Amino acid sequence: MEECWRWFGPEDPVPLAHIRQAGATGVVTALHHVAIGAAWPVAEIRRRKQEVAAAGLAWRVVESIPVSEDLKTRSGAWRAHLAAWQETLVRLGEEGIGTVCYNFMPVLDWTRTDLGYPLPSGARALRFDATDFAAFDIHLLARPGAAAEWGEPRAEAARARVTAMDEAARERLERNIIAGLPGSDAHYTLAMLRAALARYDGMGAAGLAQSLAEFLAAVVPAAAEAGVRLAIHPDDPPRPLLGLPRVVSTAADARRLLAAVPGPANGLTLCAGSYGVRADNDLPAMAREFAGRIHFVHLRATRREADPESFHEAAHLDGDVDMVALIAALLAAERGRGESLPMRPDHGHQMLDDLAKRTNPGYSAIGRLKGLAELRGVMRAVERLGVAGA
Ligand code: DNO
Repeated sequence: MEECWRWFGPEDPVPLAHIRQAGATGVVTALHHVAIGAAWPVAEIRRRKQEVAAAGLAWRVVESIPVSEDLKTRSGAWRAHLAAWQETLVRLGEEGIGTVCYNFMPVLDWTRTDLGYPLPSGARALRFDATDFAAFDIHLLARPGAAAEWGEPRAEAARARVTAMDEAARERLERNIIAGLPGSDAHYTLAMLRAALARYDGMGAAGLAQSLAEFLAAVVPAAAEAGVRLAIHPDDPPRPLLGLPRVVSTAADARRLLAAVPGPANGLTLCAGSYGVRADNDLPAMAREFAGRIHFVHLRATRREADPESFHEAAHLDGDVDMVALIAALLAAERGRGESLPMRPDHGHQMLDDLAKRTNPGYSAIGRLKGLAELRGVMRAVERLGVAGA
């Protein structure tokens, strides 16, 4: 697999020169400054590509072209946004950037409740605590019907939790959930969030799946024509939040969306950390089943906690996923496709000098450097020796 690294652009505290030192050859980036719904200007695409090339690296993957709420709900300016999405694909194809990651999560992109969870080692990790999230949903957002949806034991625990929080803790929780994590386009106040949720009233999972199928029917042919492969990122965490439907959480979801529009341009980002939060997602089996349709790989490892709906991000080889078996299956998939498959070490602990620096949550330099080094070791060993039973 080609070792890649996410770079948020010139504002990223981790510069391209450091990515080079980490040993990655490919860069994963996006034009985060272009308005959602607008086509990416050719000049801006070229400028980013040249900036990456000047550092001795290559822009391999776009992560992400945002899918606006208008597009997901097929309302408002969705037709103009769709045309812009297609136009961006054409422009990226012309510049030789052939892989595009995107997601179809309504309202919230990836979501955590704690961005600095202290590990016993002294490093810090990202964490999703289901009771904290329920406390936000029921008490801070005060979403009608939320308590009943969560059910009595969780609602009770959430009440106790919110009562024990001081004002600063409540503000921190709210900020962690809705201020927008790196790479996501979601930055809300509570009032904005309530308005955004209302747009999905009555849509349900079937409605959102239908909207995704219609989106795919429109963008996959454009991607194929442009020589671009699409790679949808799964829901993170992979279950419904805030009463919103989520339709890219399981192997069955992936199977359905791949079948909706056949052909290699309609593919997946296999994110081991997101899918791996669910015990019923067997990652090595998914890598084997979807082999020809996986165009991009995020390697990280989440660990479910005593409360099975809560999880934190473990070291890259130490989560619930069998990373060695997964890498073996991905390397077999890569051999089948006859060209290298881009991967990136996803998220990393905040550790050593990271702890005193400004870092994008999950995207610290040293934590990801360690993750990439560990994953590289597994990749080399599997390439050289294979894995019995994989
Ligand atoms: C988090 C990322 C997500 C991902 C988008 C893809 O670290 O995996 O922000 O980039 O959901 O569209």
